Amino acid sequence: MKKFTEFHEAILPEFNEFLINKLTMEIKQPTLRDAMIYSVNAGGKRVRPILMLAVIYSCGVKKEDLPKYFDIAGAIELIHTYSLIHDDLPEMDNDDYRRGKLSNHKKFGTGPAVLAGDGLLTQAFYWIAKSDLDTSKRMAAVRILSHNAGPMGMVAGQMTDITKEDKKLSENELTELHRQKTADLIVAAITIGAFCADHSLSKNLVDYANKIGLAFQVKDDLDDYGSLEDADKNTFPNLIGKEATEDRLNNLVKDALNAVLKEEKFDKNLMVSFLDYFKN
Ligand code: GRG
Repeated sequence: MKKFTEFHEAILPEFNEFLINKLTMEIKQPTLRDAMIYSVNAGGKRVRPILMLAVIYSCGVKKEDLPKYFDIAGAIELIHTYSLIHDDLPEMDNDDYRRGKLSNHKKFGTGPAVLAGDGLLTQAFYWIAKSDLDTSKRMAAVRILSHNAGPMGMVAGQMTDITKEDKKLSENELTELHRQKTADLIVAAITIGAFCADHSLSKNLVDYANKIGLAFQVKDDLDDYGSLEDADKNTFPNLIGKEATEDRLNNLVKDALNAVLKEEKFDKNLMVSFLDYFKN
């Protein structure tokens, strides 16, 4: 397979079934199980876990062997889902809808939504610990995920976001916030994929991951530009203008392409094709 969309379509049904079956089996408390599964099953694109699996495939692992890595890919999706549930809470972004459906706290109440997020975050590390992969791979996944999604990464970015809401950030401050809040989890997905496939991590793949991680947020800012909700927010188009933001996105995608093309012992097709995600 050479196209990311084709790879995504080929993996998604089995991966989705895996996620829902595993949570249904493991979580016995009915309200908690319903609230956790509600958001995991609410139509997310699964970009991060499928990117991780695509890296493993690009390192030469066969498609039929990819389910061995579903526990770890699933853990990344659980963490992403928890972050969105907590981000939507009244004390954070206060969003009633997510992916066109009621946000978790609107459906289940704030207390259950906090606990559904707590449950997903904790279960992620249980899945990694219980996976059949070598200890060194499981430890690498725990280390990278806790580093990038926790208080040295995504949680720190979220803290900056909610505490600096009323202050106009500089371009560098906004870049750092987005790097932590959005890019770090995407970087984790790609680097964990490389570790799982015994691919020695090069600066090129890490560069690629950082560029697409930031591009993800810049695209989101551009997609939401003009919406009432984003009018007073710290976003790239509000800070540097729409055209400069579009230039920035194009440069990030160009830099990501140049970085991944230099990667050795790696089939570059899927990662190059993923860059189409950023085209309008
Ligand atoms: C609460 C600790 C904590 C962190 C929240 C990720 C995050 C931090 C907040 C989300 C803010 C946001 C909407 C950022 C834009 C980029 C982004 C992460 C979009 C959502 O990711 P997708 O498009 O979502 O992969 P789906 O719905 O496909 O799962």
